[in-house]
Amino acid sequence: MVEDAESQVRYVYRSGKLGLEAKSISELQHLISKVVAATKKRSVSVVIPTYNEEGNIGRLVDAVSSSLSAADVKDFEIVVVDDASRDKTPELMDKYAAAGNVAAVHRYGVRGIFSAILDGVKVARSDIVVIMDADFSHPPAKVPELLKRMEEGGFDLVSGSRFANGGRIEAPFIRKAATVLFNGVIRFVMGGRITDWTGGFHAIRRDKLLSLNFKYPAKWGEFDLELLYRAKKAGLKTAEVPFAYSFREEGESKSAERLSFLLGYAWLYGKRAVQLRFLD
Ligand SMILES: Nc1nc2c(ncn2[C@@H]2O[C@H](COP(=O)(O)OP(=O)(O)OP(=O)(O)O)[C@@H](O)[C@H]2O)c(=O)[nH]1
Ligand SMILES: [Mg+2]
Repeated sequence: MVEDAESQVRYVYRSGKLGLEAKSISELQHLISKVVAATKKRSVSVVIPTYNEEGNIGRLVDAVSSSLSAADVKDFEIVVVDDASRDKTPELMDKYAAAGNVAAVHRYGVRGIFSAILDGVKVARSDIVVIMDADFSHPPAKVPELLKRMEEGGFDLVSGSRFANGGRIEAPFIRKAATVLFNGVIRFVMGGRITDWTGGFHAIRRDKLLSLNFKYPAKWGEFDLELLYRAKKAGLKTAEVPFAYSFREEGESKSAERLSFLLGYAWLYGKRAVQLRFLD
C-alpha cells in the first residue's frame, strides 16, 4: 500500500518570515523557542482551530484583528491550527501568516478540535491565550472584553457564557432547545456556579492551561467540561462574561439538526459530566 503523505504526522509552522517543520508538537515548540528569543513575544495569542473554514477564516482573522486594535491591544498574534482542510483554508492561512501577526499551524496526520487547540496553545508566543471557533459563533467583538475582565479582576480564566445574565443563543430552534436542555442537565450534574459548561470561548493564562492534567480524549466540545472542571479543581480564579452565540453562517455544519447527532452529543457530554463529577 502506498502511504499517503498526509497520513504521516507532521507539523508546519509559518509566521512572517518564519517557516518551520517538525515531526511532533514538542519538536516544533523547541524550534520556535530557539527563534522566539530573537523575535518578539506577543501580548495575547488568539488560538483558532479550523477544518474547512475557507468561507470564514479570512473574515474572522480580520474581525479579531480589528476588534483588538480598536481596544488598543498591541502586539497580539492569531494562531490558526488547521488539520489539512480539503478546501482553501490552508492557503488562506499562509497568505495571512506572511503578513506577520498570524501564525499558521498545519497539522498532517492528526485530527481533532481539542488537540488542535492544545497544540495552538503550546506554540503560542504569549502568556495569555484566547480560544475561539472559526465560524463566528464566538463574537470577535467580545475578545477585548474577556481580556479586560481578566486583567482587571486578576483572573486566570474568563469564559464566555451564553447562560449568564445578558447571554443568548441565536440558532435554529431545535439546536437551541437541545443546548439549553443539555446545559441544564450538565449544570445540575456538575454543581457549582459556572453557568456555561460547553461554550468553547475562553481567555486563559497559558501556563495555567498547560499545567492542567487532562485525562480524557475529546472528540467535540466535551473538552470544555474537563477544562472548566480541572480549572476549578486546580483552584484557578475564574469568571464569566455573557455573550451571544450565533449559529455558523458559512461552511458546512457538522452537527446540523439531525436528532441522531444531537443524541450522540447528549450521550458524550453527559457521560463526560458524570465521569468528571463522580468517577474522577
Ligand atoms: N483543527 C481542527 N479544527 C476543527 C476540527 N473539527 C472542527 N474544527 C474547528 O473547531 C471549531 C468548532 O467546530 P464546529 O464545526 O463549528 O463545531 P460546532 O459549533 O459544534 O458545530 P457547527 O458549527 O454546527 O458545525 C471550528 O472552528 C472548526 O473549524 C478538527 O478536526 N481539527
Ligand atoms: Mg460551530
